[in-house]
Formats: sequence, C-alpha cells, structure tokens
Amino acid sequence: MEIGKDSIAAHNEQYVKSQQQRFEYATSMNERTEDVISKLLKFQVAIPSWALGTGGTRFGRFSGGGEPRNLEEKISDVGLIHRLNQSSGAISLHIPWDVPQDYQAIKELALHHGLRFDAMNSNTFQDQPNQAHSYKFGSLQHVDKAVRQQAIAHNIEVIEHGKALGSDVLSVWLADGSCFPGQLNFRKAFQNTLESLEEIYAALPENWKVFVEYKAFEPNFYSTTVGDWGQSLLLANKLGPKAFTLVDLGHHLPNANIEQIVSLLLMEGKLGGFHFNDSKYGDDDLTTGSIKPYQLFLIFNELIEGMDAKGIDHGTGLGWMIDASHNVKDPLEDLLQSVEAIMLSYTQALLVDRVALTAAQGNHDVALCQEILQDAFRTDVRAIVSEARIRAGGAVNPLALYRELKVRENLIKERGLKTIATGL
Ligand SMILES: [Mn+2]
Repeated sequence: MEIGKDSIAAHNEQYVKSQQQRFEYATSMNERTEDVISKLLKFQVAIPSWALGTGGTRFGRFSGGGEPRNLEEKISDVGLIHRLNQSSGAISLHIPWDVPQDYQAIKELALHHGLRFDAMNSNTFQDQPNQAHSYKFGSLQHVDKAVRQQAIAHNIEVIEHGKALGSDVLSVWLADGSCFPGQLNFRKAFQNTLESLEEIYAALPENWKVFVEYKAFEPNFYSTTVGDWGQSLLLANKLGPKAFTLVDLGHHLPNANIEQIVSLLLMEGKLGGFHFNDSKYGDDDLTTGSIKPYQLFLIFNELIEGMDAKGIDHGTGLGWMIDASHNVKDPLEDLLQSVEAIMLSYTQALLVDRVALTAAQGNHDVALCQEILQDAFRTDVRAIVSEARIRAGGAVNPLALYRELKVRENLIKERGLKTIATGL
C-alpha cells in the first residue's frame, strides 16, 4: 500500500483553519519559530526493521496482522511512516534478518520511498541455523577463539552488506556477560571483546563509524561485558577515532542521569548515536515519551547544548534511531507516536533560552534555572511540529490519517492476518 499526495492534501484540508490559528499563536509567542522549523525539516529519525512487527516477551507474542514478510515489505512500511510524518527518512537493517537478495533493487525501492540506509546491526545474541559455534556463553568475549572468530566474521559480513547499500555505520550490541558470580573472568572477557572489536574495526571502510552500544542487564542477569557508558567509552577510546558510544535510553539502571551521560560523551567527542524508547521498570521497548517525557526533554536539552558547543549539525552529526519492539500496539501507530514525541521534545529543547540559562547558572539562581527549563518544556509546540510536517509534504495529524485510510486493514488484506515479520 502507498499513500498518495492527494490523500494527504485532503486530510490537511480539514485542519487548515485550526492549524493556521494555532501556528499563528505559537509564532506570536516564540520569535525563533522559523529557525526551529528549518531545524525540524532536517531532523530525521531512523526506523529499525525489527520495530515493524509485533514484538513479544518470553511468555508470548500476539501478532496484529499484516506484518511485513520480507525486507521489501519492511522498507514499504517505513515508507508509509515517512510519507505521513516526513521525519522518518531512514531504515536501520538487522543482519541476518534482512539480508538483501538484490542490492540494486533494494536500493531503488528505498530511494522510491525517500529512505536511506542507517546503521547496520549485527546479531551475535542468537544462534542461526547451520552455525558452527554457539553464542550461548557469549560471542566477542567468548573463551574459545573459534567462537570469537565466527562472531568477528559475521560483523565483517554485516559491513559488506552495508557497503553495498550505502550505509556508513556498524552498530554492535552484545548480549555477552554472565548470569552468575564466578562464571566469568571480567578482565579476560573485556580483553577478548576489545581484541575482537579491533579486528572488526580494522575492516571498517575509511568513512565508516562503529557504534558500541551498552546495556546494564538482560539477557545476562549478573554481569554485562559492555554494561554501561564507562565500559563502552573505554572500548571506543581504545579502538580509535571511528569508534563511538551509542546510548540507548532503556539500557540504564533505574534513575540513571542519562542527560549527564550524553553531555559528557559529547564533550569527549565520543557520542555516536542514540536509540529512543521509554521504560518504567526494566523494559526498553515502550513508546518514546510515553512514560518520562521530561527526561526526554532534558536529554535533548543537553544534546543541543553539547552539539552547538562543538558545532555539530543536529540533523547529520549523530545517528538518531528508534529502538523498540511493541507487544500490544499496532507497530506503525506506535512508531508514529514515538517519532512525534521525539520531534516535540527536540522542539521544546530548541526553545530553551540558553543565554538566560547560562546567566542564571552563573548567578547560582537555582529557581530561575528550573523556571527557564520548564518554561520551554511546558510550551505547547504541537502546531510548530505540524507546520514543519505540512511544509515537508506530510500530514497534519499522521496517526489520524493512518486510521482514516485504514492502513492496517489494507496491509492485512495484502499480506494476510497471520504473517510474522522476519526475525521476530
Ligand atoms: Mn538499542
């Protein structure tokens, strides 16, 4: 299914008057509105291929129907999201779930939908059929060199797929760690991981980056070999200038100060990318902005402050991606909500009066610092975000149009009710 320009125009027509009124009010309250819109137009959030089907838990999985059955249909789904919101112009692939059969055809399909290929993700957390060695006790950290070599070779193969598609980032998340005290020699596990990553690093093309993602726990529950930003930064620093830390919002212990982490990583020039999601307890798959929108705003506040201090382009300087897989919502509706939450938080953070904040910080005016931040956070910026979307050719209300057009019903008709997205 594809959404035509006329469907979007007809939808937007219903909102012309209300949008105009709300946008005029927003402009009258914020003199930098046009500058903000120009930044929003350049800000794109990549959609991971694994977020397009219904995820599950170890207890079960409840498919919503019409899930993409192959890479082509995944690209088409991201195309639908991007057509509606004009802010999701990239797809992030996962190997081996998304191995292309015909690179040229896949590239043309992506181009047709206005998508580029974001970071390539390797998988050494599962065993694949016909695989010689098991990852049950780790991959890049493994005590057996043959297992490490297999995992290294897989990562290099992922780079090759990415080169053929025009990606320029390898994103590595490791499930490596241990479940019980005494199971693992921490130092040896780290050294093995470093040496393995060095071999992968050596295979990176000149213009590529490697992102080292960390996660506090799960699937291992006693130790994770890349468990926090310190361990990731150690690896990135030892690897070299093409290696960076990747921050996933849901990969911290409860109440971690993620905004401080991104601030310091940016200061060190080692923040490579960002995975958006939200969590209440230990999950990392809830809709971005659904639980802690203020935290998301504070993170964007530090991201913008840190990027501006270094002259980093907001749109292209870092990798922006959603990383979530949902159990109970229509995945496409969920992704539309997540991207919207990201755009709203980014916009609010752009409105922070940085001159006033710096002055208040210098005067130890703690109450005023809070007022300045919360003044921006409490600003209703929805009309600004919709205005940017309309100007880019998107829908005023992407989720409403998705429902008006009965997209999911159409996808079920096309693909069937009991489809399962590859990899899930
Ligand atoms: Mn992630």
